[in-house]
Amino acid sequence: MVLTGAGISKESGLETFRDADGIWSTVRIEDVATPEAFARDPGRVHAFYNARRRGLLDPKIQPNAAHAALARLERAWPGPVLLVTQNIDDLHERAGSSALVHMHGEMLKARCGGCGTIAPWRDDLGVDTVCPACRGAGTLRPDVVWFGETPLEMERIVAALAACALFVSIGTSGNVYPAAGFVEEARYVAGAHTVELNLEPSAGVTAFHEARHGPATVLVPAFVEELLARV
Ligand code: BJW
Repeated sequence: MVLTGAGISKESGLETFRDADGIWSTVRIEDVATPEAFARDPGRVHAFYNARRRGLLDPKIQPNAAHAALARLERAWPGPVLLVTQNIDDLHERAGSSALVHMHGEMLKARCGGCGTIAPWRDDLGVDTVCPACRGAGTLRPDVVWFGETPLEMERIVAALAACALFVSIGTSGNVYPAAGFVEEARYVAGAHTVELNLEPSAGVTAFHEARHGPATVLVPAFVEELLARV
């Protein structure tokens, strides 16, 4: 099982959250990433995600060597590989991964608070945007998981954690739960070997058997080659 976070997309040109130049250095979580913020000021929250959606759709933003290596791992590994990402970008899909869970949702989807429809979405969203399914106005929100909301596909994730022999965490600071606790589930419940690949030691680094520090585009392809050389 592989868990990824914002660090894997940094070298593709997308921002992380908690680095010195990250998203939370310029925007407050309470203003854009909670259901209360959306209820209070949906226009503010739409503007935040509209800007990030436009950024993701810039042709300059492309998957990097780390995304490509994980797609190769899925193709070449003789057993099942589940990739769980906290990222709401689509760079893993574009690189070719298909056994993929977006536990914090997807930036290129919108969800209707009225009828529950989830639709692919590449345009800006606004407080007057009409749901294509129920025709309700102002009911659409980005299909992402904010603080206080339940991450997606948790049953599938919990089952994969309980069964995994190897758990690899890539490009995540280990500050946000439940993802930050996956290493302990994998290590102490499943008995998995656990590896961190991150630019710097994460908040949870001591929970891992092994940690390598450096840029994802260097560490991840090398780690995948090592794994595949053993099969
Ligand atoms: C590189 C690199 C390079 C840089 N190469 N590496 C008190 C205690 C414990 C928990 C809680 C608590 N109070 C509340 C909670 C729960 C809360 C929580 O965790 N809060 C903490 C802040 C304390 N969690 C929730 O509310 C979650 N829901 C929940 O728990 O529901 C209950 C439940 C659980 C289980 C089952 C059923 C129910 C929801 C969390 C939602 C998170 N949402 C966000 C925003 C939405 C998506 C978006 O807009 O994009 O998700 S917050 C933001 O943080 C985003 C990310 O996915 C998430 C994680 O960030 P990530 O990926 O780790 O990024 P960074 O920036 O933190 O780290 C990047 C790392 O990369 C750094 O270490 C760099 O060094 C590294 N790096 N360049 C390699 N080139």
